[in-house]
Amino acid sequence: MDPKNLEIRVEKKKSFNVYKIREDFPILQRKVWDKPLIYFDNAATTQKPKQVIKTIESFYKNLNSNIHRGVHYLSQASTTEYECARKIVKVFINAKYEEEIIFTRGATEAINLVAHSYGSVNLRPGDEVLITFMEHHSNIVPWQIICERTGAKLKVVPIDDNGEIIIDEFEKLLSDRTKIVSVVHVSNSLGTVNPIEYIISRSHEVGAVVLIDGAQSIQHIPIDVQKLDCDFFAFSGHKIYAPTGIGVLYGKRSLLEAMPPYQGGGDMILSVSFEKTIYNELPHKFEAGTPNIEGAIGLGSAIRYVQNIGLDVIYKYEKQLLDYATEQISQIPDVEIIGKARNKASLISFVVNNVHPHDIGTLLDRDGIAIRTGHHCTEPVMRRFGVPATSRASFAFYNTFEEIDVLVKSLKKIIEKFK
Ligand code: C6P
Repeated sequence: MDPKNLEIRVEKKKSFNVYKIREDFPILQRKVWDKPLIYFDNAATTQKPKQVIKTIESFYKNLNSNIHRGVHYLSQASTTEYECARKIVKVFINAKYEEEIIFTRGATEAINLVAHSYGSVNLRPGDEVLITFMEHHSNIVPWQIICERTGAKLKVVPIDDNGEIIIDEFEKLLSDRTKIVSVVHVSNSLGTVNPIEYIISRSHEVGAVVLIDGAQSIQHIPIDVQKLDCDFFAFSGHKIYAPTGIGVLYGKRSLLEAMPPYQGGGDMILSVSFEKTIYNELPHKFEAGTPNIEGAIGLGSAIRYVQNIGLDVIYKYEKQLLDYATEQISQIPDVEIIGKARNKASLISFVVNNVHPHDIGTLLDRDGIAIRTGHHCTEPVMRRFGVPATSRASFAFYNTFEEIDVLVKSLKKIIEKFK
């Protein structure tokens, strides 16, 4: 790949230089097994820019204090920063109200919150919850648990050989019994970008509420929850260059207001007596206990970082990376790409004839290349494609075309070795 092509001009005003970007990520400067690190495990978690690392360091050096509790300077200042992070998230996903942004531990907790709180009061025997075959376990198991408790039924929309939802089957399964539709935006094991606008509007026609699992889309695709009109949107901070242990549940205010608390504890109450407890207002009603304060502030910093580059710019660059990697990897004999949807984002899952994915992962690692191998917490997807596991290379905007060339070279070497 000609390095000249790397400085792409994606928009008239914004130019994007991947080498400048890489300077922001200290970990990308390190070596692994004496080789330059090539980090292609971004769907598992992303690396953190120095701006985010600095924000967290500065929090502990200058502000550390509990929030919403103290009259003293530090508590007031850290509360302001925490609530400022909520404002940043609100603007980033274009929520209507700040109180629609609930901080959670991650996408998993956000989905569990909706399943247990909304599900426990809105599901009855005979009702149905609709998910798809390509869901992460985090968007399967919470629904299984709540369906078992309430007597509701879990229905699953099948996917085709390309890894796309079969829309005709979705239509057949959708009915006035459907109370909740919970769908992944971008599949973490196939890369499929689902037509969520259509799914949301069709689900609303039958009166169902819709949760979008945005764990793999928030870092790649601009999100506008008002335009999408989704009822809930869940994501994890660590997939968008923020620390682990922080995530977001967006929910429409009217729905969140009517929902019972998910957990009880400090900060989620207005008053407590043994006779009666009055719950706090949104968003605090759903944020029991001391939250991940530095995580939320770090998330705010990460979103600012992404906004400075522009998600539209990121999306275009990553699309070029994905197209290039797809073209290169699909030319390697004995390699089969799993997931060939027409609309994909930023990752490639593949299997190699007669070589187990774990061997591929281990040997690539020796060349400094980090990918993920396994079922990616999507066992039903693996079963659907008749494979026990895949190798997955997932990209971020700090990856380069040259790194893809190294991956392809190393893969060819490994395949040759196993012949
Ligand atoms: N997928 C992957 O390597 P948490 O663990 O709560 O941050 O995110 C859960 C989750 C939910 N939905 C989707 C689509 C996801 O991809 C993930 C996390 C990681 O693919 C870890 S298994």
